Amino acid sequence: MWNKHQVVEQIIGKKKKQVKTKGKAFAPSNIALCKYWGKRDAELNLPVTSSLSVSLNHLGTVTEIMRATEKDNIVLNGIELDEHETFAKRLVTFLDLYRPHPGFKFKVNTFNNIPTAAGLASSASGFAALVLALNDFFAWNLSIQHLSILARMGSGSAARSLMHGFVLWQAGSRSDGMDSFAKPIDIEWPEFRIGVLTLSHSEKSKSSRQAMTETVDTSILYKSWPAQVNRDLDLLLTAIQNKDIQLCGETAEQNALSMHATMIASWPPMLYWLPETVSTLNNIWEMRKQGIPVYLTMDAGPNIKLMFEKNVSAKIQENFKCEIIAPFASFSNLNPHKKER
Ligand code: 2P0
Repeated sequence: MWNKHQVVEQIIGKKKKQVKTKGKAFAPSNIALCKYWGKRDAELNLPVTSSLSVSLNHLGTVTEIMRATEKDNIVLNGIELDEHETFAKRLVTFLDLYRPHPGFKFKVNTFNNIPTAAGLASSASGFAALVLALNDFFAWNLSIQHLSILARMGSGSAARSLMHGFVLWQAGSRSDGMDSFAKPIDIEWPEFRIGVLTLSHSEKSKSSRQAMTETVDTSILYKSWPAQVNRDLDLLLTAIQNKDIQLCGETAEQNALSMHATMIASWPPMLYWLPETVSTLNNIWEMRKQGIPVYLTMDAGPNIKLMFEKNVSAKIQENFKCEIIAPFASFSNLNPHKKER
């Protein structure tokens, strides 16, 4: 069994211990079309299966790193966090892996431009931006594979948040995880859209990390999950290649609902869905019956993300109160305040 320190040593052990005045980086958030659900190694966040996501373009996290004098100082969206807060503790433990000497303290200034209420994961873009900012601060000049491995050890889904567009995180099989990193899929799909529907603003009752562990440990349905992923990854790669929204949407929707089925079949059972979740599912299925190609995915929470193409954006906005994201739009053309039509 490997620990994180040994993996970090493999990656940055031979690098010079130099620091710049400041390191800074942005990383996008991502939505999985084929989910990461279950770990083969919880220390290194090594997944049971591969997964595939799309990054959310300009929505994500910007992180700045500097040297602090007396103690670590973590600022999130302009507010200094108490050292006992879960998020601060998680970050400080991760930073322990990179201190040139034990007395070295960090100031981390992190800003999420993802509407926090939208229920989009910020740990993925958060750890990805942190690793990129560390790479800048220490002038490591690491490869994207090595950066992905480091980000994964912060949060599994962060491995996929270093790149734009469609991204494949290959599970790998090595016990040190050196073959478990994400790679971009070199295909652009400019018309592809994600719609984020915020059905609940409240904090979820159970973290996805906890839910994943309980599912693997107690759900008999989990046994069929790797076969589901193998099938879905093949179908999604074909769908992306052919820009086939029906195949892409149906596959991603079935993948997400199958993941939720494994949770419902766990003990104690886990059901993130709210009455609004169920009524929205029915609305989406009704729209499909009327010939509108719109599909859904869900993560470990009650909120729903839609998948569709640009030509139905107006129909989607007529029917749902949602924020529409164009993952392949160029940054300079983006005005996050302007609703797309
Ligand atoms: C995903 N999720 O593929 C899946 C689908 C949630 C449901 O990756 O324990 O926060 O830090 O490795 O990355 C959320 O899990 O878990 C996640 P850890 P993470 O997006």
